Amino acid sequence: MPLPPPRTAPQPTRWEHYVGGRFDATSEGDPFELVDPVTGRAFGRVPQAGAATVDRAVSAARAALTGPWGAMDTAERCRVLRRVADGIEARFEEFAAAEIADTGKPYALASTVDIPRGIANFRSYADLALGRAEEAYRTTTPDGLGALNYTVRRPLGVVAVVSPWNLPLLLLTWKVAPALAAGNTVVAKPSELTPSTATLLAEVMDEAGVPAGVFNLVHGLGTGSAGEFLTAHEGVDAIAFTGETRTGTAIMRAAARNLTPVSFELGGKNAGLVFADADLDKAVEGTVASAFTNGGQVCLCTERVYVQREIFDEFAAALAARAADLVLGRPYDDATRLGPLVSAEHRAKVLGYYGRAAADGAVLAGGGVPEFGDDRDGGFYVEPTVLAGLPESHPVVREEIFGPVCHLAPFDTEDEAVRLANDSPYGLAATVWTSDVSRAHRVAPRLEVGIAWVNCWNLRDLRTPFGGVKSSGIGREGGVHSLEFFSEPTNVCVKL
Ligand code: NAD
Ligand code: 6OD
Repeated sequence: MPLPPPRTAPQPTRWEHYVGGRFDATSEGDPFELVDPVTGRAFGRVPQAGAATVDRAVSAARAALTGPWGAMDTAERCRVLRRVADGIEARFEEFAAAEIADTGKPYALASTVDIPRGIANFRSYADLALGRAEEAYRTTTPDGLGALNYTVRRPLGVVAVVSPWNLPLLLLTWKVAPALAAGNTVVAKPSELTPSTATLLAEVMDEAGVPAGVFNLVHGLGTGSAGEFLTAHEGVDAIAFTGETRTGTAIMRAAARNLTPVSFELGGKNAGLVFADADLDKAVEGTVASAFTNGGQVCLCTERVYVQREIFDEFAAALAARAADLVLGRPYDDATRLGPLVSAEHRAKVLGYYGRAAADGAVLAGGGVPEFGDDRDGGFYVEPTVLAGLPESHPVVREEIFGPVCHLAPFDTEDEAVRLANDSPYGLAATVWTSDVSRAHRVAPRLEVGIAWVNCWNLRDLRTPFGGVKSSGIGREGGVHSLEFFSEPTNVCVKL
């Protein structure tokens, strides 16, 4: 059996909670096992935080609000955040190796998206918090002397951050960085499938001199474990969650008991609209990226593609050919475009949808499990898959699959395209492929989504509002939107 290529950095070997500035390997309940998605082999055991550890973490975060962190001004806090960014950068390869160990994603992706964005999240929010203006109004009064209104913002307090497995460091720091920039303290609970970069982040926080208790990390599962204990905790002042819509519902129920504010980034079933006037090559390449990046395990991925009828056959043939060409491989192979799915359980879910599509004769490309003839056959790979011909009511077309798969359907008119795109319980993102500028501006605002990309996908500017409508989320993060969620305004009205 051929050996895997050498790793470029040490693999993670340490997973501990980080509470009140101390690492702690206490497990309340059985430690959970980490499994390499490339081979299916176990490679680590992670301690599970129970109610007591979560309670200690929340208390440490509460105490830190009145310590040196609470006394820092914004400029000083932002200097600390920049040190955290520098610390991740200094250990870049270690972070990439840890992300890859947990997810199996290609090095090409981890090293250009996941880890750089982890760094950028800290730097961007340091910039944003420093450059932020406060609201002020001059108000007229009957006596003609007037009043001055201005708004000051204070931190909310202790923020719980619960994050998923698909872009582990990126999505954890997307919430931790603005929460800290706004002066809060944090208790973070990463996905049980991907605790490694979060643990490294705790080490970096420690090395960067972040005061004890400002950033706390607890490992564990969701229901009946650390996730639930944290989000139901009455000492938590706000919850920032990214994950499945169903989990968001459970967290909202727990949050309701304490009236804890929530910011939710949830699931999607994103549509791509390809008009006949689009640059066909760019639309195909863009759809390859939007459907298959990270094995389709990005909430922004396109799973429904509507193509104008006159180019449908040509587009479908080109996309199917490109999908069949994508190289499934080991993370560190340069040729690899797609890694495995994250877990056996997730693969079973995705293959369930492949099976239903195949039973209905909908498979244009892929639809199965690749055979490598080596240790990867124990891993969680699936083929990139293109489907067509299913009715809009089919579960494959309506439900989020979160794998490397998209379904194609034709449309005739602009109105029909918009109607099809909007006919979904979700509303996270959409792509529009057209070379008609007027059409782009007509169509994009009619889409019931938080983010519409025209002739591109996942082109991110961290200052822009990010989030979803309908079942895809509550609220917006990004830029000032994050800083607003993570702070409480007080208006001061001064009679002149
Ligand atoms: P998930 O909801 O299963 O888990 C996310 C986190 O919630 C994990 O840390 C998990 O342990 C925790 N959790 C689970 N049950 C909980 C409970 N009852 N109480 C508290 N915490 C609980 O999601 P996932 O499978 O890790 O991630 C994939 C999903 O996330 C997809 O649906 C995807 O669309 C969504 N997602 C959305 C966005 C976005 O920005 N909208 C981004 C990434 C992922
Ligand atoms: O780019 C981002 O800021 C972001 N939150 C991406 C989310 C991707 C979902 O999987």
